[in-house]
Amino acid sequence: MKKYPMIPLQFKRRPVHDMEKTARTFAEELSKRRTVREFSKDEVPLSVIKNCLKAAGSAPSGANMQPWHFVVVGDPEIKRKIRQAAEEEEREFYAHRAPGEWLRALAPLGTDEHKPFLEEAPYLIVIFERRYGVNEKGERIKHYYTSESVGIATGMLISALHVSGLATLTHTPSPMNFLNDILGRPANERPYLILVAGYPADGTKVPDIKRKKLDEIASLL
Ligand code: IYR
Repeated sequence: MKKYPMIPLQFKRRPVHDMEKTARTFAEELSKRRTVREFSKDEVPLSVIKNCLKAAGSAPSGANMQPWHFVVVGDPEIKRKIRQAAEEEEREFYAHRAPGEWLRALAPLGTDEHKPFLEEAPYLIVIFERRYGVNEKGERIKHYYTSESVGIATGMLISALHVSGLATLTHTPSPMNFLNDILGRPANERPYLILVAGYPADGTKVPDIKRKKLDEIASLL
């Protein structure tokens, strides 16, 4: 295999006070991000979603395979199908599949099998993890660290949407292979999560959760 040609890095050192301010402001801004479960039906600019997807697509990935695919669903009929299939799985989950310990962990959040946001929010961004590639001859191309790569891209997408003024909900009905059928995605792509995006509904409240402090999540050696 040929090596990539090398090009100069675009990188400019910034004054320290500028770095400090940017990092502080970014942390403050991201700490205001909250998962919401009630969405306004108001339209949001598709151009914002598209640019956030470009940001996500710039994520690092194993051997630069970029093992992700994002399906942006704004069509009401497709959203209805997704809601119907997800609620079917969730009914099973809450009634039978989920172990007691899992249900107890979810109880403080008050979630249940009803997922109206899947129809009410203007966009569902369905994120697929491409487990392997397929070349022109139909042969499999191995991909590496696919879940890590898609997780990083998803985090960047959530951050981009938040700083652009949109709220999100990470939703993972389980199992969610129905998404391949509804969205016509190939067998080498595994549904990773549904990112519900839009404006929060007026008067939305969120649980009063606390985030761990810096010294609880990080150590300095
Ligand atoms: N997928 C279910 C259950 C659920 C699981 C976790 I872990 C959550 O953080 C929240 C919900 C649902 O969406 O209701």
